[in-house]
Amino acid sequence: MLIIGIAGGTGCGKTTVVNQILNELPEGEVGILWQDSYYKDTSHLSYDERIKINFDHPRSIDFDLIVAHLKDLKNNKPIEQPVYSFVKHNRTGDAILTHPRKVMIVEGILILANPELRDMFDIKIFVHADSDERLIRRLKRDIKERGRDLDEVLNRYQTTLKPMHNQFIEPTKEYADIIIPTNKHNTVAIDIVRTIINDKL
Ligand code: UZR
Ligand code: MG
Repeated sequence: MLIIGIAGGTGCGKTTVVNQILNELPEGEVGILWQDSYYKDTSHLSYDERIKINFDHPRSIDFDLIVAHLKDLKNNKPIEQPVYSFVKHNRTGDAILTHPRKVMIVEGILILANPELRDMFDIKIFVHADSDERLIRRLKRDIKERGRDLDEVLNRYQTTLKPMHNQFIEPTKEYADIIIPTNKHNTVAIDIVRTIINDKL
């Protein structure tokens, strides 16, 4: 099994990169774990308490569960990936049955910040876009897809996202084997990654 970690700040285009890689590969050969699925269970908190959680700090992520799931997959066992709701800020209770594949991708802002998880990756990728570019994308996405308003997104960006990015995400760039710039559409980098994966398949 080839395990690829894809990290990078919010709005850098991680999910897009993953989808572009998948688009050209045979269906069913590549599996994905989304860090967003692994926010810690917050069912014991009220909604008002949940919105105060710092979702950009490594402690909000259930890294133990990601690592355990990856180990299961390596041992050829399917896992149940939790489903997370960004509107409720909690797990929905549903799960997606995820089967072991020749290539597994793990995607998320903080996946290179945890040493145990990081050590499991055969290839580490960091997706880079400038912070103004990321803020613009984040604003558009959160308003359109995650039920936020302008003020809320900007406040969170200033008070939480930006400091957490500088403290925990940007420094993990040094672990990357490949850095993909995505200020503009980048087909060359995607082709290279796809070639590496195809080689393995
Ligand atoms: P990506 N996030 C939420 O907005 N709500 C939640 O309940 C859980 C997470 C956000 C999180 C982080 N920060 O910046 C982002 N906040 O999801 C990571 N606030 O997702 O990699 O797709 O940008
Ligand atoms: Mg994403």
